[in-house]
Amino acid sequence: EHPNIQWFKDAKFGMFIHWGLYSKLAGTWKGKNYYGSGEWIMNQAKIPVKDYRKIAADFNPVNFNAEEWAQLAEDAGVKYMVITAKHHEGFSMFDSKVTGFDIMDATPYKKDPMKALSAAMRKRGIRFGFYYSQFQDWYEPNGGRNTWDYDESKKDYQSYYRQKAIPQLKELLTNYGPLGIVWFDTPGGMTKEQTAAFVKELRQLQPNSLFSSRVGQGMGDYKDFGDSEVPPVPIEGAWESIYTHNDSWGYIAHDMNFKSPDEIIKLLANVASKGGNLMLNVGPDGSGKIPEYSVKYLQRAGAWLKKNGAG
Ligand code: FUL
Repeated sequence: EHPNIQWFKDAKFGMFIHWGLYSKLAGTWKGKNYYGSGEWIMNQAKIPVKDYRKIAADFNPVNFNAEEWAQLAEDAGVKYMVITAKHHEGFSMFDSKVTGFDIMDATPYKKDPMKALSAAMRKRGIRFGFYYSQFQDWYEPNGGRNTWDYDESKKDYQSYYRQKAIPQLKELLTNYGPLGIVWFDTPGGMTKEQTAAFVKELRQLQPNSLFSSRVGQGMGDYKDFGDSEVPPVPIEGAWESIYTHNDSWGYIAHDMNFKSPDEIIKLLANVASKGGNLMLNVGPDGSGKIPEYSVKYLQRAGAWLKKNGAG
């Protein structure tokens, strides 16, 4: 067991945030609407890298306000937040020296939102962590699972890990203060030995940070169930269920199917009664605004928790 697991076991409620270039597409590409996982639109529409990279030139989230997001987390009563530093699309939402395809170099915004957000969260005493897609990277020729631009049989995953994933994870584990969690996702391309070496190398930077089970090969510090899955019976140990607030992780303008405050409370109670944490996702838009219904409903759910002594 990880020596720093107790806070996680006690946390019950976390906030997940999916935010990237896909947020700007908002579920629409070339006039066609997509539904479901907005952050998968590059893959669903098989958008070539040469077109996808152009989205960055118009990505300017001037409405992003770290204090507002952190305040919402506090009002909702969550004990931790995990945000996408880099999702499968391959775009880095933080200042990375490893690539030019990041918010600092490729967008007119030219600021690092993760600096402001990590600081705002720390101020409020809420644990902060990064989601990082360590295998799938649809932008890189050697990253996982872009088969529409690149030939799968020619990929050298090890060189992608060496040249991008590991150096970027080191940046994330160095430049943003103490992290509560590194949330890995969809493992691939590594043997058990390679995964162990990868974990060991990163652990040295922040031994206190927890790693999610999706680092692969059974090596995480707590268990994540499948997307939108609650176990049917109580489960021992540290674990988490992850859910979307509407039907997508990334922002989709035409998805208004938001869970009401009482649905959120019921879900939280269901997960807590089985012994786990609920990490509920919100998807801010490309301008940096969290959807109005997510703000309202999370505030109401948080107010109810406080009133009933659970916030
Ligand atoms: C999945 C990813 O492929 C989704 O896009 C999302 O990030 C979810 C939380 O994990 O496996």
